[in-house]
Amino acid sequence: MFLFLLTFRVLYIFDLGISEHTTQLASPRNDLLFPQVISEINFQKYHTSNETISILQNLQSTYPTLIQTYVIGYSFEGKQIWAAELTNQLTGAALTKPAMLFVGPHHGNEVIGKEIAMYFIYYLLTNYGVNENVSRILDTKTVYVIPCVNVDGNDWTLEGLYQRCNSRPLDDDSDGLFSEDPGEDLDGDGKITNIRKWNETINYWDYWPEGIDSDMDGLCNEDWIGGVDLNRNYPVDWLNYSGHGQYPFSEPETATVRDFVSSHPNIATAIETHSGACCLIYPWAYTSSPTPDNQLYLTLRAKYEGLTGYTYHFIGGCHGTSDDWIYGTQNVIDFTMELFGTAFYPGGWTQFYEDYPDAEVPWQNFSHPQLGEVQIGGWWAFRLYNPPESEIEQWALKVLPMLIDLVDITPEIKIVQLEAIEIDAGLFNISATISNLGFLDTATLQALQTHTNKPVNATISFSANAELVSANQTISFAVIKGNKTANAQWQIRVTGDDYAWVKVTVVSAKGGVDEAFVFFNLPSSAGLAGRRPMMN
Ligand SMILES: [Ca+2]
Ligand SMILES: [Ca+2]
Ligand SMILES: [Ca+2]
Ligand SMILES: [Ca+2]
Ligand SMILES: [Zn+2]
Repeated sequence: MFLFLLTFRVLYIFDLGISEHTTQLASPRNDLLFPQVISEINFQKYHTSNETISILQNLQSTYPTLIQTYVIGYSFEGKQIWAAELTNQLTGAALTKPAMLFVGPHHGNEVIGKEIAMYFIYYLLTNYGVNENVSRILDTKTVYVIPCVNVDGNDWTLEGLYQRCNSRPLDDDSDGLFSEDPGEDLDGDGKITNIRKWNETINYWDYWPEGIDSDMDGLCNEDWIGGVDLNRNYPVDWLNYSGHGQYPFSEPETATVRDFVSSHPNIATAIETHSGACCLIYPWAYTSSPTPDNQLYLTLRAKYEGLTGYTYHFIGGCHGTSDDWIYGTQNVIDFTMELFGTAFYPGGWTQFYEDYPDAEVPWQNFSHPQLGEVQIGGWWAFRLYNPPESEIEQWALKVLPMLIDLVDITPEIKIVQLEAIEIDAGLFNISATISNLGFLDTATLQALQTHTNKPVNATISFSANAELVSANQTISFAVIKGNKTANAQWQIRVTGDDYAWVKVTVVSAKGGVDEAFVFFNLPSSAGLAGRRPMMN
C-alpha cells in the first residue's frame, strides 16, 4: 500500500507485510532446538493423576521452550491439579498471544478426556518444526491444557470405583453418615458391576451396585464416595441442590478452573470434554434459547461436525455448567465435546454393544454374605464412558482437527502498517492500521451485550522531543471483527534537530499484543532520506 497526499509529504510508510497467515510460517527448526522424539508415552493406557504429572514434567524437560507445566490448584483430597501452557517462548510470552483452552474431565469417570488432552499436547510438541501449521500455532498462539479437573474421581475410577463427582462427602441416603457405603468388586473380576436378586413380592429383580452393605442399613452401596457434580457448580443458572455444592464455586476444583480462566484473559476459545455420549454441545446448556452468538455457533457447528464426525445435540436441563460460565461471562467461544458413549453412537445402542461387548457382563450366580443367593453382572459403567485402551489414539485423532481449528480461529491482532506523515512543519500525523487476522472477533456478542468485553487499545509513545497534539494517547476499539481492519490516528509535534521515534502498542485481551516503531531523522526538511525503521 502506498499513500501520497498532494500537499503533504509522506515521511514514512512502514508496511509490516503481514497480510495473511502464510507470511508468518516458521521454518522447520526442530533439529536445531529440540530433540526429535520425546520419550514414548503409552497411549494404550489410562493414567493415574500421578502418572500424568510425571509425563507433563518429562515433556517440559524435553521441550523447555515450548511447554511450561505447573500446579494450578488442589482437589478436595488435596491432590495437585496441573496445567500445561504451550507456546514458543522465543516468539513471545504466553499471555501476549491469543489462546485456546482445553479442559479435561470434570467428571472423574470420563477418563478418556484426560488421555485426549495428553495426546493433544504430545501432538503439538512432536509436530513443531515438522508440520507448518503446528509451528505457526505455537509461534503465534498459546494453548492451555488442564488435562484433568477431577483428579480424585479419575484415580478412584481407575481403582474400579465409578466416580463422577468429586470427593466431598455427601449423605446421599440421609442417614446421618457420609459416603459410608461405596461399591466393592465382590467377584474379583476387576469391575464393579451390579447385583440383582429376584423379589417374589414384585415379581421382578431388585438391583444394587456390586458390593456389600457396609453400614448394615439394609441397602447395598447406597452412599458412594463424594460428591458434588463439578459440572453443576458454576454460577450460571446454578440450582441450590445438594449435589451441586453449597454455593457456586464451593468446590476447590471448580474454583481452580475459575481462577485459571479469569487470570488468563487471552483465552479466546475453549473446549471441555465429557463422555457418555458421542456429540458436540455449545451454550446454552441451561436453556434452549439461543445465545447472542448463535449465528457464529451454527457456522462453527457445521464445520466441526464435518471435522469430527460427531453431530451437535442440545442436551439441556444442565444448570451451573462450565461451558455456560466460560462462554457467558469470560468472553470465550466455548464448546463441549462428548467423546464416547452409547448416546448418539453411530448405529445406536445395538451397535455400541456389538462393538464393545465387554460393556455388558453376563450375569453369574454369587453367594452374597448378606443378601444370600444373587447374581452379579450387567452394565460395566466404565465401558459406557471410555473406549478400550487400544482405541485411545484412534478417538484422539478423531477430534484433533477440531482442537487445532479452535486454536486457528482465535482473533489475532497485528499492526500491519504504521505511517508518519508530516502535515505541517514539525507536525506529524501518525496512522496505525490494525488488522484482526483471525476468524473470530475480538469480543463475543455475548460479551458486548453484557459489557464484559475488554476493548482493543492502541497506545502511542514517543521520544522526549515529541509531544502529543491530539487528544488521547490511547485509542480504544470495542471490537475489531474477524478479518477486518481498524485505524488509529494521532498527531505529534516534534522539535529539535536530532531524531525522533514513535511506537504504537496494540493490546487486545483476546487477540494478543503487537507493537511497531517508526524512527526518523530530523529536521524533517531534510526530506525522505535517512529513514530508519525499527521494530521489535
Ligand atoms: Ca449416608
Ligand atoms: Ca465385579
Ligand atoms: Ca448400606
Ligand atoms: Ca447408609
Ligand atoms: Zn461429564
